[in-house]
Amino acid sequence: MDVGLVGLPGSGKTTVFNLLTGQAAAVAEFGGGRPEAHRGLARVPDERLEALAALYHPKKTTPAAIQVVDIPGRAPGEAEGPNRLLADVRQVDALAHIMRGFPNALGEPADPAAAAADMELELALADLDLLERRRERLTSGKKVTAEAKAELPLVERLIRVLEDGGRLDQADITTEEATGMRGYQFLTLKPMLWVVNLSDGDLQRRDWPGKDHVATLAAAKGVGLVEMAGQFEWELSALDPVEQALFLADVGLKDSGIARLAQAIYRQLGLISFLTAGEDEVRAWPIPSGTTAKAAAGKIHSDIERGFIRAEIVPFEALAAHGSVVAAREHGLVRMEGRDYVMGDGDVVNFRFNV
Ligand SMILES: Nc1nc2c(ncn2[C@@H]2O[C@H](COP(=O)(O)OP(=O)(O)OP(=O)(O)O)[C@@H](O)[C@H]2O)c(=O)[nH]1
Ligand SMILES: [Mg+2]
Repeated sequence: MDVGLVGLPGSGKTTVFNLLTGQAAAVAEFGGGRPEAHRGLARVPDERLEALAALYHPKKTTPAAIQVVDIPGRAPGEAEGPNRLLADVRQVDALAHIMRGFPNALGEPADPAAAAADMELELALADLDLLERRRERLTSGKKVTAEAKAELPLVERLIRVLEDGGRLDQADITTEEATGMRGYQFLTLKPMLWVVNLSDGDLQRRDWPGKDHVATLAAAKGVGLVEMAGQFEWELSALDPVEQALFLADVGLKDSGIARLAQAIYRQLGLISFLTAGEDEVRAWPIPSGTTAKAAAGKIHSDIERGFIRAEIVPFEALAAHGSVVAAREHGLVRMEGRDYVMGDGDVVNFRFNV
């Protein structure tokens, strides 16, 4: 699962990318060149792993990770841009739109509401273009199969959703319809998260230009909204964890914005974690919500999936409350589940299998 960071030049994408991935890709001088997309792995912080590590004292602790792609920005209408931007955007599974909420080096005020509206329009127009061309083909009368004709009502419905200012992920597309549409890679079907990149002052005040407008738009479009202060956190990242916590507390925050962002992206992608715990390793494993026990076993190793017998499951909260699997079992909190069990977020699992 890849998430793409998109947004106008100078909105802070590379700053956020560096924070998420622990890399040090060069941030643009304002008005800088046209860099290539950067890729990296972002760890998803999970307090449950630390709690399990305190119980098991493992040799290593491995958080869940997601691929992040820093897609270079461009000014609206910039000539060489659109196709290249959209080509990069098509490749990813979800998008985080980084919006500038701070005045830039040129003193230009921030207008996140305009950035949000422009990006949504651009993505919607690209989808509309595909759908209109499809409609054209389906109604042109040239060698159209009955099967293709049956697609027309869906195409028309999707066009209406976009024309009404919606996103295709709000169109209640059935699984069956989605299968037929897979080839299109619609942009407004990708889970979207809006990230407003603020100065630390505005973050502390929880107020910024256009906030109400952006929040209303986000709710109408069903996209998530995260506030953070990229530059501020970049400066914090040079400090030790104790000092970082102090500075965060100063602006009234418990967790860093980047931790919240990584977790929000994870949820937006529809991912949950099952956990494994032992003396060698405590680990979070990302799975799409709805994954069965047998398929989850396959994330660890294909042999475990193939030889699957059962999953011994204790919910994290039960394990944490009783301090060990043995104690949780005495309280009847360890369950045996079969191959078709749908995994829950925070299930601590021991797979039984035959090789
Ligand atoms: N004041 C302030 N400046 C920021 C913040 N985030 C990034 N910047 C600065 O804004 C400039 C651009 O940041 P980048 O992270 O390179 O922006 P970008 O979106 O990757 O830009 P392009 O790659 O050109 O699309 C840099 O000088 C950053 O230091 C922020 O939260 N507050
Ligand atoms: Mg950049």
